[in-house]
Amino acid sequence: FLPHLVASVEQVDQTYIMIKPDGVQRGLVGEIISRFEKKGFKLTGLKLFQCPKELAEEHYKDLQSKPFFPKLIEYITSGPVVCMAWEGIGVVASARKLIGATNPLEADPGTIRGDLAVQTGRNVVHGSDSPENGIREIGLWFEDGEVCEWTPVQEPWLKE
Ligand code: IDP
Ligand code: MG
Repeated sequence: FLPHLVASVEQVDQTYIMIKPDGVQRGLVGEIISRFEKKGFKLTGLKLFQCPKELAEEHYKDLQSKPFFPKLIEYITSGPVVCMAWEGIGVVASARKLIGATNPLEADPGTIRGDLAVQTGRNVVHGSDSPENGIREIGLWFEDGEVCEWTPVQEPWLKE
């Protein structure tokens, strides 16, 4: 077992993070982006976007049969969202931890939902739940050429 090799084997993932319309309306865009930036992940895509109904339905298609689905689609399309792609080692799981539990009243203090929201139906932010969905959702929300490949100068100070 070579512990010094473990980090180099860990996979670089992509996640789709979205500030929902309540986060935009409440002026939380800077605060939310800041949490992912400070953690050390790399921003590769960013835009303000009014989501069409069809895209919201495709994004949340796994929840189609839930009773709250129509309200969820209404919520997500009720105003502009901020679409983001973030990259990093373990970024999918780590972003979910930074975001906190789906129900903000159950989300730990220190998480985005734990600190900034009170209701499941107004939980300010979305994060992909698996690396596969990260790639799927980035493909869904971003056009070709909207995601940037770049190397932050801080990289050697974040990775051994
Ligand atoms: P997640 O966003 O933490 O991954 P999911 O179970 O995938 O949670 O649900 C997607 C989104 O649907 C939630 O973030 C929330 O906005 C909404 N949602 C989930 N469950 C409920 C509910 O019981 N009532 C209202 N909205 C819900
Ligand atoms: Mg989910």
